[in-house]
Amino acid sequence: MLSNLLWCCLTSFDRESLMSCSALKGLGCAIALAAASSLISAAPLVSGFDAGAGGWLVDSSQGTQGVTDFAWNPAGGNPGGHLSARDIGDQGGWWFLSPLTWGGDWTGYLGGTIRFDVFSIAGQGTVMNPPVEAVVLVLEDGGRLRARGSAGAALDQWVSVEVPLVAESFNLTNSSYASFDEALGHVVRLVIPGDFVYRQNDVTRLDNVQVRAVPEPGTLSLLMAALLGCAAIRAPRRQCRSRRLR
Ligand SMILES: [Ca+2]
Repeated sequence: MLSNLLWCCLTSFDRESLMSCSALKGLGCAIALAAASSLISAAPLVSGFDAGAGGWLVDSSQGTQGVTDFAWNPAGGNPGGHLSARDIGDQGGWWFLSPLTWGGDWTGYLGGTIRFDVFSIAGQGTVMNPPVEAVVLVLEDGGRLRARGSAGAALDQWVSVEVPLVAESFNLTNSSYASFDEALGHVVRLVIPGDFVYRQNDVTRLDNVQVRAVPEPGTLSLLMAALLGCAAIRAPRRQCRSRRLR
């Protein structure tokens, strides 16, 4: 929508009206919209798994000896398709890995959130909710951003987990980056825990993984002002043209 409006403003120029007040106002409109759009943060990363696994994988502290039966399932998610895998290890844990295409500069998500839904099925139907790190971000220098908060699952029901992408929510470990903000510029992939029940052949389902930026209120205000200004400018332009034709 924003790009269409920008194009609308930019294409309002023609040779006759280039020096007119309407053209200059149109230029101002385009500049205002471009400035506002430049302040909007990164596009969301979303995996709903309704058409496939989307490049997601699983891994464990014991390699292929720790997790098995990784599958994309077309139904039974929250809603629609979802991923699932089963724990087969006696020690350690296992986790879901985002595709590498999710890596890159995440500073546009600063202040936003990581969110996902998990559903745990424990074979023995016993202890649930052991505290595990909610998420881990693998960094380009081999370090990690580890969530300080824990995530848990509940037996046979979907549970939503949300982690704010702020420095207070993460520990920076084994990294050469000086700060959370700097580390966020060098993300390789997102890691989501899958092992919510220790020493059981439990199954965990994953759905609705989202990484979203939260535009600041000031940014939204600027964008709205630019859009309203553009609309107001284009109306009197017709009056200028009609005067020129007389
Ligand atoms: Ca789904």
